[in-house]
Amino acid sequence: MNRRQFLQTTSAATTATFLPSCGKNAPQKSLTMFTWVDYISDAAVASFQEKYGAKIIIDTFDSNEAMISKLESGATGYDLLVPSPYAVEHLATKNLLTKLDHSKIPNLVNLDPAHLTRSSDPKVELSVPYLTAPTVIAYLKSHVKNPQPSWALFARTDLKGRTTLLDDMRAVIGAALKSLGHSLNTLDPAQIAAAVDVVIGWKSNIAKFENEQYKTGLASGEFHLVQGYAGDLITVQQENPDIEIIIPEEGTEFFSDDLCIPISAKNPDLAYQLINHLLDPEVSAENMQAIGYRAPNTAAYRLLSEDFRGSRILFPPAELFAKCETIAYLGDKLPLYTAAWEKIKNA
Ligand code: N2P
Repeated sequence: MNRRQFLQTTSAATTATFLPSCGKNAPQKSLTMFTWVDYISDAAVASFQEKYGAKIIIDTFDSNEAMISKLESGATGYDLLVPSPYAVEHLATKNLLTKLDHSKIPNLVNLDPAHLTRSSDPKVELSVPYLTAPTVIAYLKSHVKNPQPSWALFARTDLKGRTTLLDDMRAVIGAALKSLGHSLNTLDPAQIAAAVDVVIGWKSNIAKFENEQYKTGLASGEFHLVQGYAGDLITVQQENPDIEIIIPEEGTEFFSDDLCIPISAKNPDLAYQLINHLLDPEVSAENMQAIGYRAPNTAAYRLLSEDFRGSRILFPPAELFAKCETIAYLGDKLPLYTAAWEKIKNA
């Protein structure tokens, strides 16, 4: 049984004492981070563990909705969460998050002010911006002929059975809305209904809706065209230069994922220390380049390689970035999207 399965079947708080590989010099303290897969570099984990003498235990989720549903079903034992802003707002309405004590996070000064201006929590009251990137399209150049830089690629029947879309309600319906020229946060039922029709059309071409295996699937040639999170694809592109990554010309979701301390955290001080550690410019720059995402950290930008800093995906030109949006919290209007997603899944 791997660690992830173990954590899924047992309260995370109790697993810390049973972790294997506790040698004589093993750290005694631990904190448990509930996060996305491949979302912190090995070096960032190692340098934290060494500096603070505390072990980081990682449990993963593959969508905001999965994370929310686990927390709402009463899961505790987490010290640090990594939700997107719309999930932060949802958790805040349920009083599940700690109001942050800025005196414990001196590295907040490194945050990119331009990112904070766009944030739904610009004063960093409940959430510290961690990583940001677009949801993108990636394909194998050798298999996708005449690729138009558009969401319309998913309608191409010559790629039937070789494409995947994310199993991420807001990202997929959002992509269809963008393809129609609408906001991915629209509340107009007619626009959402039109997007449902677009996704149902795409669905007839895809192999599956999927959030994690698409990376290796594209790298190995099993899939030829995927929708995915930029960093995952930037990482596999290094293994397979046949991979091209694009931000579609109609725009896309530019997500942000934030660090939050749940109210039920048993080790909030370690969580503050890890937040501060991840905001250290050197740790942040290494972390970004290892996992392929952008940390909104101005002090770290200057430590990036020229190639990474020049990425048109992570640092898109202004006119393309202007077409991108962050997914917004919709409160009691969310059923417009959950009902649409159900329709798509049942089609
Ligand atoms: C997956 C990270 C995805 C973040 N490795 C999406 N918000």
